[in-house]
Amino acid sequence: MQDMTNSRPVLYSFRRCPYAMRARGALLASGVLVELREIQLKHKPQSMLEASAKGTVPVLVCADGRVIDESLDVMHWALTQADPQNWLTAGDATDLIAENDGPLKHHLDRFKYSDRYPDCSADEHREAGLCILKRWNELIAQQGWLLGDRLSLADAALWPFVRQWRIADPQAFDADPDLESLRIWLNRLIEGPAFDRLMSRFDPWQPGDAPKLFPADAQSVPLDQPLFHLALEQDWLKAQASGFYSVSTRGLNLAQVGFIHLSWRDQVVDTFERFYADAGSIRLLEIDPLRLNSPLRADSIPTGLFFPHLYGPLPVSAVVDIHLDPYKV
Ligand SMILES: N[C@@H](CCC(=O)N[C@@H](CS)C(=O)NCC(=O)O)C(=O)O
Repeated sequence: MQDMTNSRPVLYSFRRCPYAMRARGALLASGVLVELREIQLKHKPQSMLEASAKGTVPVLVCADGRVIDESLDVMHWALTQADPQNWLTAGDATDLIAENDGPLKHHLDRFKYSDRYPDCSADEHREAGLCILKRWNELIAQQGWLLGDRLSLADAALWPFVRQWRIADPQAFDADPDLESLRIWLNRLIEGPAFDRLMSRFDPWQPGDAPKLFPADAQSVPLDQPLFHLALEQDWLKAQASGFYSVSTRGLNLAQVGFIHLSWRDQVVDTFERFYADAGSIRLLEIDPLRLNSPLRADSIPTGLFFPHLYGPLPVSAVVDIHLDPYKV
């Protein structure tokens, strides 16, 4: 009952579950903030079982009470709120995800947890799984990513399972010359800051606990304060023609960074002096957060300061004032 009235989506999750990991990865990329409830598989919370009787994680209870209890559906839900890096349009991930969730997972379980499957040959399942992984290795060797030259839903949905395969026998995985591209791919995915954020630790949730947000190092953005963005004059002129502005920060666009950098009023001068003082003609855009329809999230930078970020293109119609002098706002 409590979940139905919550204004923020609630995610029941288990840190090490590869399905929950891919769901958290998509939520992280989409800019959506959720309340995370870490569960113990042996003591599932009653409220989670009431939402979804099948008792698997992840389970997302949306703000309107809708329940999504398949990790792929959670990914699609998140990326429908915002898909700033265009994972959904980078190719058709259906077959690869089916191969992962079907045969690869089947062989992984029987190779990794061979004691639970005494009637199966771990070696046969290792060989069968490796056959699939080597095919994926070839795809990556040819194109850079599973479906082409950029990260797609397939990469985002499969890597937690490849990581599990590696963990079952790291020495063999790391030494196999036929898995070289897959190793480089996996390292790219787990060495970045996103991996640390989606793997942050939460104590198991108990009814009555104060809500804990995921990502743990993020905050919501108040909707009653204006937001600001420094734009190069030529970029702003182009946006006026198209109706949308998609530059993230000087020299980088939304798809490259994953969000558009914004500032609160008291952060504008510092941002200007650090990044735009020598940029030529600039426009300081004043944005009404209520006119935005992509997720807004305040993320912390390494110094611990929070900055507001917009996880989708900025509609020109959300810009309510344009200033020429960043020292006069
Ligand atoms: N098809 C589901 C599978 C989820 C799943 O099997 N999750 C495991 C944890 S990795 C689980 O919750 N198992 C229930 C249990 O172990 O009791 C999805 O994609 O969300």
